[in-house]
Amino acid sequence: MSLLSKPRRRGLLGAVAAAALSLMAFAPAPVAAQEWRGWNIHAADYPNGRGMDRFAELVGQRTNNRIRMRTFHSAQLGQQDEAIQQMRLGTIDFANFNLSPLNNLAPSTAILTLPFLFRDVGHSHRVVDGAIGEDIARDLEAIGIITLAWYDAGARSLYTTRPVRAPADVRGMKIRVQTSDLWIDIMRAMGANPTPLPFGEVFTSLQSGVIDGAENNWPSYESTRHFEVAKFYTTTEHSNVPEILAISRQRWQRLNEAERAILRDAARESAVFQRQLWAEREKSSRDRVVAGGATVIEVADRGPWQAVMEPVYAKYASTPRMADLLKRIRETR
Ligand code: BDP
Repeated sequence: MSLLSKPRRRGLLGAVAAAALSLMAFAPAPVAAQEWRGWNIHAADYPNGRGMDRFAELVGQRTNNRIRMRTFHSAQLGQQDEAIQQMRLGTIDFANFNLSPLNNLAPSTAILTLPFLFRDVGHSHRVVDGAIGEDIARDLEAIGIITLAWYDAGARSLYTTRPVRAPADVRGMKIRVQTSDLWIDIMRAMGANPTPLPFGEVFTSLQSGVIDGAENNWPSYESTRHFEVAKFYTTTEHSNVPEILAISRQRWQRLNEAERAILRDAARESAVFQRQLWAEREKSSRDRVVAGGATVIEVADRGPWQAVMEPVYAKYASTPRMADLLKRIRETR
């Protein structure tokens, strides 16, 4: 005969089951591998795409694949304005963003978009990698975007279907800009007729004559094949707006300190890699567009282009915060 009567035994089993259940309730959920979605506007072999892939690879290695990242290249997940919204909602986890489409949402980003701001690439690195970059990153965090590192994007210049040598030549031309009020004002200051369009629509708009030109760096001018439809590239080098490698705040909030450190380090390492690739690509892209039939119009004196930007500075660097950022940028040695 059993030592325990039946009801007693059932009671004990019940207690064991209850204890197991309560343990389950308090034990941490098993750590499932996370699959993160990354947005990139460029092709996979562009320096930025390769930088993002390096970032993903390092994070995978260092978290034993607990965080698995996959980058969707070539704007498969939409154009940048949509991608920004998706990151804020948490449906895109990481991305490489140009700052310009963030200007209206986080106004301090506009300071880095301003024309003729940086003395050279070294100056821009010291600004974004230091305290000024951190200040701007805080404003981006407030809108749901965590900046992990800064990528290079070189100098942007005008390219058009008719030759442009001086600001007077651009008067009345329809020039595509990114979606940013500041860019509309920059183009107006040049005397052009600004036309905001997503990056992916520029080629067909040039082809069909909806616009007469656009502006971008050598690698984008080349990779998009815009040089085939807008053959004149005038080296105005009017803006060196940098880019960020960012993750969604929704993800960031769920990471522990160790994971955050892994992400930051991997992002910074990917930026070192991207910047190196960038410098090489700027040169090879220039060679490729020239070989492909583009005409480069060298601007020997940027003075007249710079002079027309005065109203832009007056409008965007006049609040105490923006004036202070500008002063600190100029004082950065
Ligand atoms: C490229 C940037 C990309 C922008 C694009 C544009 O890398 O992020 O979307 O310019 O002009 O240089 O839209």
